Amino acid sequence: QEYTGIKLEVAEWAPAAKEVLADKAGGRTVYFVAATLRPETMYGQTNCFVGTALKYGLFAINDKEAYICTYRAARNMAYQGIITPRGHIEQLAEIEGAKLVGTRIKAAFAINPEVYILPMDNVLATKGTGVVTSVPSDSPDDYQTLMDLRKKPEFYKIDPSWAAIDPVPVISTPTYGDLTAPAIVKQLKIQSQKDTKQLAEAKEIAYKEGFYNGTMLVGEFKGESVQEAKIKVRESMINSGLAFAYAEPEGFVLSRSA
Ligand code: ZZB
Repeated sequence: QEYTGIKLEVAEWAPAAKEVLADKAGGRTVYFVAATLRPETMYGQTNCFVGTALKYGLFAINDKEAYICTYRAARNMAYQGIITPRGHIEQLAEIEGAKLVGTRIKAAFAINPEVYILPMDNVLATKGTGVVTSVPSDSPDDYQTLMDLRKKPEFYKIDPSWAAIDPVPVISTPTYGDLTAPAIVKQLKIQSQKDTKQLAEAKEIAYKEGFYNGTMLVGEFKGESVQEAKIKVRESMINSGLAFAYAEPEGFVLSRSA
């Protein structure tokens, strides 16, 4: 899978994260790194998810930058030459996802430029970087999780203000309008992020509808079809230095056993 890695600079650590990580970066700028298949939706980021039970590392990428992601992703990045020197993995610290929640980050391409790290039940340790940037306008999983968090902030141990940003219209589709994911979630009567089977179906529909029938409502390529804009948005983000190509090498054997 060819993902786009999105760099989300830390603006302010949550207290528990600060305790573990603050003096570990050796003066490097620290970024959460999310892997996405939908770079054209990044204007609509409203928060970013981690798995509370997952382990994350702080990895030196070069002299100037450090990334937060899973060890597995750092290993992939090392082999892909994203880390200098190539193949070298230097883990500066380890932290559990729960402690990252509440950290404020800069979402460079988003209409809301600062967002929070929030918990999601269904973050897979075996996919991407373990960091999932959230676009509730176009991702049913993200939309439903955001609704769950708003319904039960105490249960999820979050401050309600961290989940306060509403979905932002980014792409218009003929069948579902300007907020495709919320419309599909409603149509399929999805109630919670635990409805994983329906959410998988919703994701499939949202991918197809967005890619084949979507039109950009915002950004540099406003008015263009998603099919045209997708690759141009990606290129522009990569040129800015805040995104990079990230490939997922493993086949089904590894992802099953992990
Ligand atoms: C932003 C985004 C916006 C995404 C959207 C999707 C959509 P797939 O298709 O199953 O391979 N993701 C990335 N890493 C993880 C992880 N470790 N655990 C759970 N989810 C993860 O899924 C790829 C997508 O799943 C990625 O693209 C990411 O969310 C999420 F509007 O990034 B995406 C209809 C989907 N729309």
